[in-house]
Amino acid sequence: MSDPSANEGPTVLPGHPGSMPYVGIATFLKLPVATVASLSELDFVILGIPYDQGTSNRPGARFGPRAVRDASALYSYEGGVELFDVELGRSILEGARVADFGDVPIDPSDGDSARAAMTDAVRAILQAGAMPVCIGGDHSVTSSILRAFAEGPTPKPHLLHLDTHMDFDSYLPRHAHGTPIRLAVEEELVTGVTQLGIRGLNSGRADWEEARSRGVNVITCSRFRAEGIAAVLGSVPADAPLYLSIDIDVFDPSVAPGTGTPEPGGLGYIEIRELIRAVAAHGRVQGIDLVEVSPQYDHAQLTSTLAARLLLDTMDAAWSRGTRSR
Ligand SMILES: [Mn+2]
Repeated sequence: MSDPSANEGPTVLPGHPGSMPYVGIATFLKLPVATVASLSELDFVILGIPYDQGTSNRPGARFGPRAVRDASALYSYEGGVELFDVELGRSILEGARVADFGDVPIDPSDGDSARAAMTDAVRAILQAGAMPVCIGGDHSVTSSILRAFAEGPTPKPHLLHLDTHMDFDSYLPRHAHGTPIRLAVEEELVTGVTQLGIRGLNSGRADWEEARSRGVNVITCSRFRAEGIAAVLGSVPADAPLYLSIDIDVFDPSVAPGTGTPEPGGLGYIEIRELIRAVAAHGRVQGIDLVEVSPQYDHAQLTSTLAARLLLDTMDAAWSRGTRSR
């Protein structure tokens, strides 16, 4: 017989005790499953968005949520004890209530209904007072998420967008994965945009000029290397509500090969983690997405493991700041 207490709904992280990473049900971190009724008892809600119909080149990010959940089991090793970070000298996410809400129901043949379902799911989490932590999916999902944020009850956020690409494209279809930042600006879903990690040859001059003229602060990889975290802190308003959208291709392909549009010259794990810690202490993170993990281009679970770890780091950065006190 299984332990009946395991079915009592949300519990403190990391949930089910005492099993090896490869044993059990592969929710994120093997956490309990959230129900609509239990959302209000949670601080963070993991939500998968297995949608990649916005992809412009190599598809496959629909398999991202499942791959990241599978990889996350590595960090459930001490199940039921704690997530002790030996570098920080403390446990991360201590006392946080986290559960996995499963995936948004996607109809791949009907983009409008899929996007509405994404917004509905995020709205339910926000109205329950929890923080959505969304796993894509291609980057087009971000505009559907932000539509829920723009409705409240949390104040409209500033968007910090980590990506190789500006995602401000005018040459792609409206709901492609290269357009979410354009939509966020045009639909006034956010109060401002800071982009970090931009590089490569896929951002057109006209879009670059238009984005900057509309107030998007584009911090390229080169500029970040020259100016460091201060460049980002100077762009994100202090104490402002913040939404963090992480495209896995902001990382260098040598550490994150499993994505549809890799680009040389990207950032490393330590750089991004330290940046996120600094930004989360500077602003007030209200929501997180991590998109574009495409496991069929991955090797040795490098990309999905990195994604799982970075989500834990990012949630902890928000949690340590105390922005979720209710
Ligand atoms: Mn992107």
